[in-house]
Amino acid sequence: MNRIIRHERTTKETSISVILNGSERDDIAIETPVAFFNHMLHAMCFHGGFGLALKGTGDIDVDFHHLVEDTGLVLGYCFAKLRTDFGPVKRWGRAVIPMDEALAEVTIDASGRPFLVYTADFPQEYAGDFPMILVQEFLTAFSNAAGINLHAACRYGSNSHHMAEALFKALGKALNQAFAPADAIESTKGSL
Ligand SMILES: [Mn+2]
Repeated sequence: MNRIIRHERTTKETSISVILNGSERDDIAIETPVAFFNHMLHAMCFHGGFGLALKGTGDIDVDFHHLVEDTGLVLGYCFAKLRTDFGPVKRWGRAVIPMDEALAEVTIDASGRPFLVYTADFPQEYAGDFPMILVQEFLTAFSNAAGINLHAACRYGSNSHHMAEALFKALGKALNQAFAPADAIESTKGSL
């Protein structure tokens, strides 16, 4: 059975709709006006083995902040539902991914308790027209909405595009492990 989650969110700033296939990478179609962000989400889903249909619009005449943050919220919400609506998940995931000179590491506990620890020292402030600071905004929104403990670190790198891409690939791989179906609830307390 494919675990499919749909969610839409519209505010005065953005409108985001997502259909997530948490079980297999069927199709990945990501449409936002922020090309670098689309590239990152595609890498995350492809390497995470997820299907994703995502449409996002928003007030990018202000800047990309609201659209990136709100996309993180909607995607995070879908992962929260993946944990609560389809039976237990494996809970932990970890991936270390290189991309050329860059190395990124992501560790997840899908515990229901959000916490983000993030470190990345980007040498270039932008990748194309995308401000690297928004990687942190996305991860903050995503981890809060998903209810995951997320440790995301880019250990080193000299190219901000490579560093961010390694982070998103590692995030996908770690999510794949953490949200894989489990036989029983992975907690000594018996609940999460
Ligand atoms: Mn790339």
